[in-house]
Amino acid sequence: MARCRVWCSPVTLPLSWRGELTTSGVRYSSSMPAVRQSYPESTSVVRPFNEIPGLWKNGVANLYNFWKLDGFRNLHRIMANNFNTFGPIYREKIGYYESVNIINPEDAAILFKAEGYYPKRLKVEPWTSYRDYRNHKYGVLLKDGEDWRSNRVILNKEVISPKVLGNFVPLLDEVGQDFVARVHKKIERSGQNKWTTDLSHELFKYALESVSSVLYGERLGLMLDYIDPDAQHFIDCITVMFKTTSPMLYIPPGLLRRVGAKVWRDHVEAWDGIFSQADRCIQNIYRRLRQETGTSNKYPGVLASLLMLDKLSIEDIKASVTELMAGGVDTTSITLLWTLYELARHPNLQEELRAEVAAARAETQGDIQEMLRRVPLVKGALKETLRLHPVAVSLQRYITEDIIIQNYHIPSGTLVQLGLYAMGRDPKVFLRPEQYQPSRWLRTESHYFRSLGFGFGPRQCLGRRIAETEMQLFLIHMLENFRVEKQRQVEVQSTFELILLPEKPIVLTVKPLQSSR
Ligand code: 2DC
Repeated sequence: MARCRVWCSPVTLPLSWRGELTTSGVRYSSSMPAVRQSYPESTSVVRPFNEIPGLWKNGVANLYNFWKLDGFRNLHRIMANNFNTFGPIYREKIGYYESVNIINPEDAAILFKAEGYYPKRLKVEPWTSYRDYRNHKYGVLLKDGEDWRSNRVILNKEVISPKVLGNFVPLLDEVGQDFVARVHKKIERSGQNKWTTDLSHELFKYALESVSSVLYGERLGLMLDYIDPDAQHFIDCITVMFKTTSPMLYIPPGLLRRVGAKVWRDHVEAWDGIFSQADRCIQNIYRRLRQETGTSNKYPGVLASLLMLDKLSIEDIKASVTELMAGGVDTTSITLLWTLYELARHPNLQEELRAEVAAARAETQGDIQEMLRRVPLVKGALKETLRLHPVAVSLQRYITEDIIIQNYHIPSGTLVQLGLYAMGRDPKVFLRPEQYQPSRWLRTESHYFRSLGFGFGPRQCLGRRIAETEMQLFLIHMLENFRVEKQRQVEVQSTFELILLPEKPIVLTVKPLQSSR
């Protein structure tokens, strides 16, 4: 095997974890300043960038191997394997894209301290190419530099600051109530006092209804029996958009466009569907806003707030609202599906969570916002889901200053990736990582740079607070109404389609708590 030859070469001698180097593994460099590393057990100097283990010499050959390993769907497992082979840091070059990969929380801290004033992550070229192709503006997700910063500062106030959370809660709570009412109806109709199904489609609708109600301050009506076919089309387009992104990650989309590749055409069609639906929603609100006198004191939603604030151009607002709407469907719905899957596999834990929710409900007499402050285990469950089943396989930054990680020198400008999926399953980072234990997030064990499901710092997920609140409320309502059970003992793994998804359908059974027939 070609790969094995490279792995066994002297350059990539397997290094042990955490810099506990054997003397033979230590190299001295004359070109580097003699900086003492912080590991007391070692006395080596900082090693140069070129000695970082890994496969970074032949990008084309590596791309070929990657493709042979079905890397487009296995990225998370390949990364985890690479850490096993090379240790806690490795360099990699796939096609034209080069990176340094790390796994330890302490190293993540070093990385994020070097992200600079304009943090920059890996550019998802298919996404920027589409916007260039159709002449759409980039939203805050795709912007960089000062343009990113000025937009982000304004969006933060309307989307992620604790101040606005109170506006979101009643809107999202209503969607949660409608969701459980819908499930009750489905159970009744089944005539079996239970409902066995792959919930993903219902969850997609829940997620889109939730994010839309916050963005637009009004309901789309997706919890009804008959739903707008355009809304369903929007949901389908997002799935296709993600699926067609990953094969284009390592091949320049410009090239694929010129040769008229099917994957590029499908990608364009998917984004076209996403943009036209978002545009319809935005136009609706925009028109209404111009007609109304604005006397109502009801919260009008993120879009109307931004328009009235008048600090961003309409084009900038549209671009970022479209991204929030598209980014808020698969991400939260899949995280909820994984959570239900884990709760079905852990019935005792499910009861424990139910008890917490019941106590919080009793203590707060229906003050839902106060209730959210009293469900730490529910919040822990979501963190635990994102640890084992993160949406993003990695977090990346182009560092803006030289750093030293695992005693290797990494020059400013390098793309450094934290293997989030690999970190979540690393026994050196999490005690018994294979176990789903929400309570680990309540205990005193270190949480330092370990809860990174939404990223970190000023470039973290803008939709974070919407997503968290939407998911917490969902779990509260589900736990108060239903018991979730699994079919058989089925292990479901992740597959990479730009985001990580369950590799096969997850079928669950939902039963009402009070068996009223
Ligand atoms: C994919 O190697 C793997 O939140 C690549 O809601 C590196 C990479 C870069 C950016 C990441 C992406 C990965 C996964 C999906 C992410 C994306 C940034 C934002 C996006 C994490 C890890 C996501 C899902 C957004 C998407 C919004 C979009 C639909 C408008």
